Amino acid sequence: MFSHLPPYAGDPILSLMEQFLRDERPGKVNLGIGIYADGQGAIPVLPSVRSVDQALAAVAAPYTYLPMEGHAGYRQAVAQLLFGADVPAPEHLAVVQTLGGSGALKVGADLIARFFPQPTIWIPDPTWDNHIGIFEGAGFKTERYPYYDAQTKGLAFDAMLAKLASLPKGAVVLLHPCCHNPTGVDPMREQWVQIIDTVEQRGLLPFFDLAYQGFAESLDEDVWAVRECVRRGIAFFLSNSFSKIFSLYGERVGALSVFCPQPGQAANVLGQLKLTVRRNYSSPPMHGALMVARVLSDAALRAQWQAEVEQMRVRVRDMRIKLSAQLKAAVPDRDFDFLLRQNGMFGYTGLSAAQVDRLRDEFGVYAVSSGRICVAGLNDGNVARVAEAMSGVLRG
Ligand code: KET
Repeated sequence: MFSHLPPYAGDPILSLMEQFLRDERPGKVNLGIGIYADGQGAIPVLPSVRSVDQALAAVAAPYTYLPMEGHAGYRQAVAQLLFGADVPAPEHLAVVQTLGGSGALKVGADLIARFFPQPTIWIPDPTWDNHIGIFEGAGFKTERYPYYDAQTKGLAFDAMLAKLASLPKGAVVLLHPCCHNPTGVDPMREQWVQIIDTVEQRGLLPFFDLAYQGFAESLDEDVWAVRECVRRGIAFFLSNSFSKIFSLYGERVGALSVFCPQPGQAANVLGQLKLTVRRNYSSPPMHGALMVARVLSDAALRAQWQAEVEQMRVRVRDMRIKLSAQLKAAVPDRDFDFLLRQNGMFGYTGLSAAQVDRLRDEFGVYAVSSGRICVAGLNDGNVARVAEAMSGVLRG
């Protein structure tokens, strides 16, 4: 019956995690998957989350179904967090709770594929691998636009803009609002202005993927580009994830927002999103969304959480400084300042796939084959070891 099924080659990020867990070497370091670990190397339970979790556990509420679109209070709190003072009126905004950021991408992709036949999405080169998997899985063709310049280790801005300016009207363009995965290279404000000008002039449809709000500069600054589209009346899709910024990976909490500048369209968009959800998994899970809704809706808890996000952001920054300083000391003829210019959890090291293999095989340090390391997996106890391993493979 199943003899025609080929073996699965594995996922470039998730399979690394499996391999890491099987590794029995005591000094192994996991810098593969994008999970934030604290200074002791543990995945934190944020104190704000723990307190609402305990409050929820104290009440024997039934485990009923949520509506297809998710928990109402959660959806409202998410819209507030994403859009702040620019939050669109309900007739302009459709928000559905989703299974993490991945679920938001999939629901959005399915919706577009149903109403815009033979869709193509232009994704940055490079991007998160699963963008390709999710969009191609939903029937899209994926094309790339230039993004990262390996020479300057910065943004290939002119080439990016030229490509965007050449796309057909209505083309779907995937944009990372902050903390670009995997490179950590984000456009500057003036560059965003030009990107959005081009989107507006060409009539493109942005699909923003926001997995790290608050990890670059701040919760508000990091969504400037998204809010600018609201201010200009540009329609867009936005997936967001609470996996990292609430440390709720396994709870699968995210949302898909669709901004509809023309009045009267959001109701139908929301309706079709509900249908998409119903056909996929019927309705989302409850617990994680309830916790996020409680934290975001209570002023004191929200302030506490904001401080916790800031603490994570600052700790990663601190690790960037320590890693680059130790690398510089070990390999003085090379420049590692690029690590300080990158935003978010990831460092894009420029290591080749062969060098990444050596890091793992010889030193027990796990990174993604693209040369991406999760800086949030570093701490004072392992950074020297990682710097030594990296300089070891860099020296050849
Ligand atoms: N978008 C981006 C840009 C992203 O980096 C991730 C996860 C997601 C969406 C998915 O979020 P979630 O809420 O977990 O569905 N990235 C990390 C984990 C993974 O690959 O699944 C990573 O890049 O390591």
